[in-house]
Amino acid sequence: MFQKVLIANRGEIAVRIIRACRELGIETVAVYSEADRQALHVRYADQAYLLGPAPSRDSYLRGEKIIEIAHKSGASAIHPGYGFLAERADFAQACIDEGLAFIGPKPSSIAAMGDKAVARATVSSAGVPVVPGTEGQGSLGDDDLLALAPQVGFPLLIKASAGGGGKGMREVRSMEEMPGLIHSARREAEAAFGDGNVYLEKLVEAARHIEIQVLADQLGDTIYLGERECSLQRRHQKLLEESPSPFIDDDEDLRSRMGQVAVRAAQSVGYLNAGTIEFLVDKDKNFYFLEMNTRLQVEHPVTEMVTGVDIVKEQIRIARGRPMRYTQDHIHLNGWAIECRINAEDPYNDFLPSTGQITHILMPTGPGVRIDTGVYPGFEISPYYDSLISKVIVWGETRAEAILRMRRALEEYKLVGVRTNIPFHQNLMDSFRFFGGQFDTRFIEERFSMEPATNSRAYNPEVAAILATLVAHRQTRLAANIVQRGARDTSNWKWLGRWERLQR
Ligand code: MV4
Repeated sequence: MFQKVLIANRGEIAVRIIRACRELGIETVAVYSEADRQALHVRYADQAYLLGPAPSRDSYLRGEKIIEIAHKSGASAIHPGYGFLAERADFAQACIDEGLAFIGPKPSSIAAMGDKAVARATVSSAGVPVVPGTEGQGSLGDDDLLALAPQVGFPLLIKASAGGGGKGMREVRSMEEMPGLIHSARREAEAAFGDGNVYLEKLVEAARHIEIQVLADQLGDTIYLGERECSLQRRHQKLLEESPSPFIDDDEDLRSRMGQVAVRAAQSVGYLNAGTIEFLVDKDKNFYFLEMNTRLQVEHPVTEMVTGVDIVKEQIRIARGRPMRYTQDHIHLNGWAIECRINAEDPYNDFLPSTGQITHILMPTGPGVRIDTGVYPGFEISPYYDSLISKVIVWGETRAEAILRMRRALEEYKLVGVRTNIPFHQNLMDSFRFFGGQFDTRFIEERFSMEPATNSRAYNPEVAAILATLVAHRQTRLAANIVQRGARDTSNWKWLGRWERLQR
């Protein structure tokens, strides 16, 4: 049992975790950097401790300091959220060694899945399909890679063992390209992860990225909570996720086969708590294990909306040694959920990050809309962390209703002070291919373009300001429904007044 949980994170996910704790009657301890003194997670927590200067390595990555704060504050568990220390096996181990519960998987599972080549070999021996390639051969030298390449076949991918996020990944079309691309992949992997090991995989073309959420408790139960469609990404950054996947939709057979395989992959490393199995699904609906994320994910809310399961509360229950509240038979997907990640970046300028103060913000609400955020009016978007401002998550009975609701929500969203990718999401909601569910992992980068709103050379900020003023003025007039002299009065308020007088 724990009475108090320390949240080793910031932003929307720290707020999300604090909310779950509140509802469970658990006290919360926030940690924050100098840039986050005014952050929402600091305001919402029962206690908050300063970690240090803004850069992550001086604050949110200081594992020892965080453990020390846990002891000082009387917290008995640490929730790592996503990013920062969430997938550091050494941090999870340090928590356990210090007598603190780590709300997540065992360090050994994090380590096994952290090395992509080891993960492939491990799940493959458990009968999980992986893309044909090199596996279970330990670390490979350049000569091994060159010798194995023809067996794998072209086109192929060189991937970094320490991997993730497409870093150190190279597409190879022929033997001639191999030596040069092995070299550059190793160099990039070495720079990013301090580990230059690489392996080979056959390239799966026109693939979709579909992932399965799993939960596993200490009593030996492992369940899957349906899938999330995550193919809409740009440079390996997800922009929109949905559940179910339009590619699987009513193919219950495919869904349960993928779910059962995901459970088997998790069990192959003795997995505990929440995790996600990523699959590549080709156009013939063959699916292959890609990697496992051993943490709570940004896009977990779409699964919560269609299953009704509060994943963070389940994580806490599991870490306490309690049984999950659900067995597989309880899990049914109801309706459709879509999440748009609203980022502080300029979609008209190569998605360049945008920083500064959010001077005004009005977020959508109403039926079927959930907003997860860590910002508020006056909040300063700093360059130190990711650019996520909020997640707009909508639920609808059908995919069409969810899309129409997302359009409505994005229209309601008003934000002044930083540039956002809201126009990108609005364009996407108008795309026939998106509406038809016809997209793969290359759609955004290869087939979807953001046309500048106007001829950008003729762009004139003064004209833009005048137009904006006129539009705002017109909206106010329409809202008040000002009646012109001699015009017929259609004001609802006047109509209501007359009706009320008649009732007296
Ligand atoms: C692949 C692939 C095609 N074939 N592996 C990209 C990041 C890393 N996690 C795995 N990635 C891919 N692996 C094989 N054998 C295509 C991708 C890929 C991708 C995967 C998921 C989501 C978006 C992607 C965008 C480009 C490439």
